[in-house]
Amino acid sequence: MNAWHRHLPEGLEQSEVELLAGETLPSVWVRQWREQPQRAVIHDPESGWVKGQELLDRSEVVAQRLGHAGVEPGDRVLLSATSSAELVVAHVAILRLGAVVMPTNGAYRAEEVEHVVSDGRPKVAIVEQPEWREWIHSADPSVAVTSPSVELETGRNIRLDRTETTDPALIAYTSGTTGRPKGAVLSHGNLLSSVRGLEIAWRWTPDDTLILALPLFHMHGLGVGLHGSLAVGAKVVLLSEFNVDEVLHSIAKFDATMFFGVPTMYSRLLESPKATELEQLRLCVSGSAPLAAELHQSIHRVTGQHVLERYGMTETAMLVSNPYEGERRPGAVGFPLPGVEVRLEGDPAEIQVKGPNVFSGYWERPDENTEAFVDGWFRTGDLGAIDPEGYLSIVGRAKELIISGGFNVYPREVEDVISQYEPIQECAVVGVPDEEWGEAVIAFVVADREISDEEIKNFVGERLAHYKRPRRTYTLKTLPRNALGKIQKNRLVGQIET
Ligand code: MLC
Ligand code: AMP
Repeated sequence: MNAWHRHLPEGLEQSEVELLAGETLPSVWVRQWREQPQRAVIHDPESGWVKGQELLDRSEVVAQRLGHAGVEPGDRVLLSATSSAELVVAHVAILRLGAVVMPTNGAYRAEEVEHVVSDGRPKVAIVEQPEWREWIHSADPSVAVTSPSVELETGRNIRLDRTETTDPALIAYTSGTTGRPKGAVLSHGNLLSSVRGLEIAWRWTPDDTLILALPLFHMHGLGVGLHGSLAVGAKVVLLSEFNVDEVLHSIAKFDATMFFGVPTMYSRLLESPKATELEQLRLCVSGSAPLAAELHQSIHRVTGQHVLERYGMTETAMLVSNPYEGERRPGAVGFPLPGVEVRLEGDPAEIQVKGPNVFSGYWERPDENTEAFVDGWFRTGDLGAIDPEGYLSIVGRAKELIISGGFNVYPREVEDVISQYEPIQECAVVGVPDEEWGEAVIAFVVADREISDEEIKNFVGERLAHYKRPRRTYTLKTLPRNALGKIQKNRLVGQIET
């Protein structure tokens, strides 16, 4: 399925599309800021509009400080904070130095932070949460911890902007079906080719202004919203959190043209009497989780917007998108983006992908890398179907994954934590359909007494990020198993639906 020419605007030939041109993320950004130093780039409530020249100057200062602290090209820097211009400056600085950003979810608790630090071995951690200092030190006392303003000493002048397209830019942690989260290593070329493809497919131009309320520690907010805006030379309004009134107010205030969100955000926006503010946008994009066809249609009824649904992954950045021109089909994710190849393999049919956007592998995980690829195709673990007009739909998952409000929860990770709770003999975690979150995390436990929802929420909540906490817990005498002893999760789900 290589029909990505279906995204090209009239007059542009497939052979004319150049996604990389030997560039890197900061080489593209820095060039534009030098060319138009007085142009506004980023807005946050604290700084107001930040212009190109200020981004150049501030990122240089921070890069020099990091360099003086011993960060060299290829070294990792852990980065975790609420969205702000300061966070963007730190991100740009790390990349200009040639170091690798480890974006980390600020909701992580001690065990999750310790795992990421031990696994990724960052030289410096730039974090806003005071309690993380202790957690980082307990995992690795040699890591220098600083706040998002990076108040480190500066020293001799270090040369910046010498990175190559193939050099790593991000190590993004993503959980897996087995064991602990692993780091997906994405190069500048992977990330840049993805946003170049989106620029063409979504007709993204410097005249656009994006309202960005997604966190900057996952692919959607960071790899699509921020990197895309900076590469195109468009403006981006950063909101420190998702708040319905704030988003709708910002659309008018900043004369915005685009909004990107997860389905939970769209269903909350639709509940507002002011949802019609969405009308004035040029483009609304949804991704990270399935957008229910009914929600797609309700948004259209209320706001006139045909939300454009697209499909991506941490390991691959963006893969498939509904067309900008032509039908945006509810329930489908559309056609492969420029440069991306998609095939369906096996029965049930797994979506496998290839392209300049696809990562090279997981950080220091040779065995899992062998399993992740087949003949050079990356196995997404998602199940797909292609209709006669070429639209891809995601029809299920081969991997055990729950997507709650756009955040991924791997049942195995939650089960491992619940099993540590003394009264529990065994447990199984499943996802069930949920109106607000898309899917909700539910736990089944075997114990000698009734275990309450609150008990499990508290126990898990102290050890894992809030979105991984089971919303409900059911106590059973035994878990249903098949002849091979494997827990039959579908029977458990059936039990609560009846
Ligand atoms: C918050 N809570 C969640 C949750 N987010 N619970 C389950 N799932 C979630 N996603 C919890 C809170 O801890 C709280 O718990 C309760 O829900 C209510 O909190 P809230 O204030 O209403 O939530 P809010 O902070 O508004 O967050 C909702 C949200 C957020 C939708 C804004 O979840 C979010 O930013 N999601 C986006 C995730 C994202 O960026 N995904 C991209 C991954 S990249 P309690 O118990 O106190 O009530 C990817 C690739 C691709 O997937 O293709 O894009
Ligand atoms: P992550 O590991 O957080 O990058 O999540 C990637 C997963 O999110 C994919 O493998 C899909 O299962 C899911 N996903 C992303 N976009 C969509 C979408 N539009 N529809 C359905 N699932 C999606």
